[in-house]
Amino acid sequence: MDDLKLLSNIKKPTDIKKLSDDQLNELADEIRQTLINTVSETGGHLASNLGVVELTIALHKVFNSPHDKIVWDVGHQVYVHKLLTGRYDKFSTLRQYGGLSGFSSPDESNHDTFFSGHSSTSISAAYGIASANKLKGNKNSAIAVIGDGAFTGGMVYEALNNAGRERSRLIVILNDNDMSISKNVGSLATHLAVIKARPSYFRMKDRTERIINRIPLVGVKLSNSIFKLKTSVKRALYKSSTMFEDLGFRYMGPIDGHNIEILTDALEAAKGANYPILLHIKTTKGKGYNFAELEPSVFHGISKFDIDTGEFHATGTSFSNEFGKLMCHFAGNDKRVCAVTAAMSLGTGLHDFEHQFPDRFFDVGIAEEHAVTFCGGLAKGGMLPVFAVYSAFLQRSYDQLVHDAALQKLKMIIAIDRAGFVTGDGETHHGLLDVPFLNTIPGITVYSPTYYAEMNNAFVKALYHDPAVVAVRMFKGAEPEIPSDFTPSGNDYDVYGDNNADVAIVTYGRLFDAAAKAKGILAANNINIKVIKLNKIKPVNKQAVNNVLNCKTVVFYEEGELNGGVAQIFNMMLTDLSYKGRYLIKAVENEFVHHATDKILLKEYGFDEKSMAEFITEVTTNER
Ligand SMILES: Cc1ncc(C[n+]2csc(CCOP(=O)(O)OP(=O)(O)O)c2C)c(N)n1
Repeated sequence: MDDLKLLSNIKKPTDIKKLSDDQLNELADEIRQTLINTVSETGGHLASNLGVVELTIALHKVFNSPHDKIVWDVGHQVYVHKLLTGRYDKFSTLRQYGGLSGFSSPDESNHDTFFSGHSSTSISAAYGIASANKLKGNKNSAIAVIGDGAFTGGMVYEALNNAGRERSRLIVILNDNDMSISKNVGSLATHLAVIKARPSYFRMKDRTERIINRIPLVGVKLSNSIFKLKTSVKRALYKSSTMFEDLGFRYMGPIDGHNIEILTDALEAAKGANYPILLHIKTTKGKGYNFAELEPSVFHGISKFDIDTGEFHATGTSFSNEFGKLMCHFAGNDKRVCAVTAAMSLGTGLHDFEHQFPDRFFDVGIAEEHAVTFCGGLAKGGMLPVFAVYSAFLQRSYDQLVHDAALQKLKMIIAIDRAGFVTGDGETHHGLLDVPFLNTIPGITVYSPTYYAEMNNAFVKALYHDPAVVAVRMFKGAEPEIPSDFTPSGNDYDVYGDNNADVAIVTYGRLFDAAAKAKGILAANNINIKVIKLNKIKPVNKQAVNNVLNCKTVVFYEEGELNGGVAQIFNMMLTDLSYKGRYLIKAVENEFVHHATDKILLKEYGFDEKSMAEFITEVTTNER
């Protein structure tokens, strides 16, 4: 990357301030080149970052990070910010073990204000910072950068409603590219389209403000009072204002989010204000890389790809795709089956369902809380809703699961994708907490299959046999190969190996594969074990617990948080039965897990077959 003469010399954001307008545009080209080259090797969020290159440059030209705080919503578009805040040299380590995080991470740099990964939090956080600044009497700005997709999340409206009534140096930048991961949905998207369709007024406003701002000293003040004037003129002109103004924000825009000069002028004007501003910018997702511009959804979050052809390496089958097929099958046979997604149709495998059953497909926006209550309503109305959601994002729906689903014994199925470690994305995206929080909710049934056939079976039970709320957990990727001497039974649990063995591994989900292989390794070393494979993990079948009562050693492997997990419940059930042997748990204990591939993490936590075999050998050798 030697030819990147500008970018390679940006060691801190203030270095940008010295560059001329032409150089800033050259810098934008160098950044795009770096993004495409790096993400083609590391995978990651390409299209969103290509869309914010000019915005990020303008932000660092105008503001003074880390004194002014930039809060990136979701944080998936933070790569450009990383490149401009002293992390260019490490950029090739993006999302790799020990390397840069793919999201905003205050552990990594003091320019990363707030941890992010989950959507729609930035305005609340930035408003908190702006309020603290005000209390401390400093004039620093707090800036939230948030996409129109993230604007479908409910927290945004709670924050706007709260922040709009106060005078503070809060700037919300709405990065409007018409896209969430898929096409953006809902009335807000329509509202923004209407704003963008308003013709010359905004262009005129941009131009006037730019001219005024160039007048030394008085410029910004004058421009601020013009905002006031313009708001009333606009009210008169258009009769209705934007919803942002109704909520107490001064609205600026929409402006071209790929023009550094215009962006810089607008940000300078916003910087001078001591009241909340909403700056609406219009950008193109994937800007500057043809394949990403043409297919921004595909290039939203991607694995390695070929830069010249835009092609990805083939990935084969996955739980998500098999789930998608299953949903089409159920919906074809039963008109009550509905699919609900919170803006994750592609990731959860629902794209075919969306096209085959458009009337029964609901993309509710990035609104997991609403999704669950909406499913409650569908269920009340006689439908069979299936909410497909990543484990980490279901964390948002806890109260709705309690109050609007379980309490009312409403029939809905939660199809939990990305349960367990998730490659690349780190702390915010691992699915390690759903089991503990589901364990606390009365009346919910939870399945955790290892193989596609078990997933199918779990959905049949969930849809047609079990009462009330049922969750089916799926890990990311494909099913492992089924051992030749094992046949999934479809029961609540299976016993694999010698039923009389006095050492047992108990586990569920993905870890059964490693446990089964560990059994083979141990057998070769004359250590005889059995594996209890739980298929239904809530409630745990009492017979499964009874089965290990006579074992000297039981080791429970759980790919999830220890506290509140199944291993602890299993332990309590054993204690109730006066179990006398040794009981050990291997799980993730009270920590947020960093980013790496799932393979590395499984090894790190002792969840691969070799580690399991070594651990059991050590434990049983000490015992003899
Ligand atoms: C609570 C939550 N649900 C789902 C997601 C997955 N997700 C990541 S980015 C994204 C779309 C964001 O769209 P937008 O805010 O418009 O940003 P863009 O990528 O278009 O720039 C979604 C749904 C998430 N990060 N958080």
